[in-house]
Amino acid sequence: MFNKILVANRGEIALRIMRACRELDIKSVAVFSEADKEALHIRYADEAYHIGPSQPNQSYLDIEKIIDTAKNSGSEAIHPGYGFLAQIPEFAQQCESNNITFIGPTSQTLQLMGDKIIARKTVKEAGIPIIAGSIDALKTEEEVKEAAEQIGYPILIKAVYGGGGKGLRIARNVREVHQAVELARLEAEASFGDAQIYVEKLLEKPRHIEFQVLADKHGNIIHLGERECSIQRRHQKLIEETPSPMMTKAKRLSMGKKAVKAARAVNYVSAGTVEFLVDKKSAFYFLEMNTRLQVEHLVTEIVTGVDIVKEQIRIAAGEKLSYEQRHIVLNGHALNCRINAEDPSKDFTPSPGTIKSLHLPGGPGVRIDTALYVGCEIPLFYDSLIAKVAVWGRNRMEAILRMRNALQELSVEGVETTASFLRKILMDQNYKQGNIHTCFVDERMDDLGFQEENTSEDIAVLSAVLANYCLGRQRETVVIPPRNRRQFSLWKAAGRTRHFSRGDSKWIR
Ligand code: MV4
Repeated sequence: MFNKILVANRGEIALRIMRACRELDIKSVAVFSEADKEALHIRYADEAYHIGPSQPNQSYLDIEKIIDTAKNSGSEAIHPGYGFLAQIPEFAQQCESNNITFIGPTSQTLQLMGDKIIARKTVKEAGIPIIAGSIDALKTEEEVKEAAEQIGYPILIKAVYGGGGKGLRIARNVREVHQAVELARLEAEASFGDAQIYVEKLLEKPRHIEFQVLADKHGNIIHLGERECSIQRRHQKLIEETPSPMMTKAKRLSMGKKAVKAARAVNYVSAGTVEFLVDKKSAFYFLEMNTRLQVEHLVTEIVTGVDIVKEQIRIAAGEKLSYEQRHIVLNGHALNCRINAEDPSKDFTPSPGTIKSLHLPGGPGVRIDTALYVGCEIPLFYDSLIAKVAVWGRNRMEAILRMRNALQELSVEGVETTASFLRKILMDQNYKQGNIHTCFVDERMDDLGFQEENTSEDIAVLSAVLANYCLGRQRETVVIPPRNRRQFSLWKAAGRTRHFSRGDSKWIR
């Protein structure tokens, strides 16, 4: 086993990894940027090194500096966390050639899975269903049109080095191809430095379901069940859960087998995630593979009892998996909410600042992963995730109720957060029934009431309603109730008052 591991990350995930190190009796080394001088991951680590300015390219993304720091500190391994260098083949390559263990798959696997065309081909040959589409990258608009004729419209144009939603364009008919191809190429070139594209048949309103896999260096591969990640907004996941409300034992067995097969097809080692899209008929298709520890790994840990990070470290040290597939039992239901320092009423723009006060939720079945403390700074330079609230319940409803309470209990002053917005999703009837898909949040934007700022008209109407109420003249006001009666409140009712000044109708409720 290793004596010392460098954690090439920050925030809550750096803490998570250091906790695993401590349990395994491994010393941890932190690296930090200028903006993170007072960050908690420095204090959690046994040693800490300043590696550069706040800009990520000059600190957390500086391969040479991080490799040098690992060598100078005598670290035998590097854990990259997620984001930053976690999926950069060159970084894993540099670790390999400097005799430092990269805690993750090989640089070769990272390269293979980074190229979506090669990934598609490789898993298809292994017998895993993929979405109908072009086998190779398409060079001209004509080639795109030919491919589209074969698979049928609507099509989705994707970037070969894409992922995370950049460079995606829909063409619903042949007339839309020209512009969609141009825009997809421009975005792909700008985001990935490579303009290559391919096409797939567009699945409408699919669910996003991913399987957690663990693979050791001895050829043992298991899966830890699925995570439903359909609740997302602009390709940022908001709420993840396991099990998926659509999952059955039989489906899990067949999808789990394919996930393990996909991992085997790319010689996968370490913790990884195989993503699937699931259509309305429950048919599933390989989408891509995430070659890293993921933000939402907690829900899987909660229902399986497996410490994924400890397992990842053991695997990197050459140990065999501590579990066989038959040992993996899913117990109850878990939800994870990502709390971001963003302002939902301002189109989710980042909300940096200093934390003035903080209350974290607790109680049975509640887990918080965060690096927040009173007085800490939330810099603008990095991801806006500031905390993860995860809950366990015996069943989905208990988990939802616990999460609603936990989000209400959470109090963060000094920055705006997405907590109240997430709570609105948890109050939604369709969400409660598990009727969710990747377009859920976009479609329900209006109903979830994101315009927190009240217009002067709203305020005028509210005053009028209140005045009438106080004067006992309710019958002179028209109030149109919200479509969803459960969300009824005087404020919302006031916002929906019509023809008040004419006084030509009466209270509806
Ligand atoms: C799709 C799709 C529908 N049909 N492919 C978005 C991220 C990128 N890595 C793949 N994505 C999608 N690919 C076909 N053929 C819908 C999406 C998609 C999506 C996928 C997973 C999670 C959230 C999503 C949100 C919008 C679109």
